[in-house]
Amino acid sequence: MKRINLLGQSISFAIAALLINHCAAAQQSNKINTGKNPIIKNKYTADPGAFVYKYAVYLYTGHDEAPAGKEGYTMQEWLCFSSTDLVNWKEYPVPLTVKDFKWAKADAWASQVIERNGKFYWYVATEHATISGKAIGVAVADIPTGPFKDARGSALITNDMTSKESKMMWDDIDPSVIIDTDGQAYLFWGNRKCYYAKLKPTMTEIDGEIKTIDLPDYTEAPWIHQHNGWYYLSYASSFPEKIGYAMSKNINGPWKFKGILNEVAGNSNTNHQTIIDFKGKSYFIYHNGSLPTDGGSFRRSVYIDYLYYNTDGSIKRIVMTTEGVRSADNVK
Ligand code: FUB
Repeated sequence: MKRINLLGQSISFAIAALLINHCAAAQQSNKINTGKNPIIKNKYTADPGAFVYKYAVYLYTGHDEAPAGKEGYTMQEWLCFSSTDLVNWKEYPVPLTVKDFKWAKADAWASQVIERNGKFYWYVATEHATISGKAIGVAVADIPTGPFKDARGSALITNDMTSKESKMMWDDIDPSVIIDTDGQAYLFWGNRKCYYAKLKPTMTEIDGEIKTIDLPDYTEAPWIHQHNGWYYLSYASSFPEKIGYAMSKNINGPWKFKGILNEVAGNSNTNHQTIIDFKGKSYFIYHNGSLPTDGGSFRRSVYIDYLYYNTDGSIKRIVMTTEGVRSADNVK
């Protein structure tokens, strides 16, 4: 009888623990049933960077907080969302802000998260407090939704590291990271100049020299991805921005410019893309300024549309829609 009671007690404890965990998880994320574009309507989101991890897409964005009528970016934090079907999204408590980097002073600009060996590395562009100009930092977490903490205590890239190439104060922005099939990680970034460098296996140190890539009408927002044996380097070109892309069989090039992928995005002079494969389809995630009533270049919103490859590996031009995508669970 005593044994039965003990078993009963253990089961009750186990059920209670499960319920507590479930409630805690529910409190931690906020379900946003969006459907259609833009996918996040409760706030302005910009500069999407997404990746797929364990049956879900994790989407990281900047947060446009400029009040209506203000021209200029007001961005102090980065946001995190997830979805298992690309229609229903969860929002998590703010996992990273400029203040988390003691060496930074302003501007939560474009970013990307990538996983390596069970750790999640978040590369961000922000303004350095003591070295003039923009810089790239890296934060780390044990789970994709954070909280994230500064992985170095100092910037990974500072403006003085690229001063031979560019005298601009904001050329060191818009990080994009890839881990190649041989395990070598690379960081791509840059405004007006497209830079890239190897990363050490720690993911928090540059390995060797910083190189540049010549791309027609390159403005900013490089996004590096691989698909079916090709490397793709997409980027914002001209201004207002369109998204162009180049292809190569080798991550070190040569890169062949293949044309425009996405046109100028409605009501926004920037366009900033991320490209993923999920549950058998490919997706183009970007921003425009269409969210009523104050959307615009400094109050942007994230959209998702389909991306289609041609048989030769090139990509069909994106069709931007307000309908957005269907549930990825109903894909035929
Ligand atoms: O959001 C600030 C800047 O605007 C980003 O770093 C660029 O890519 C552009 O979207």
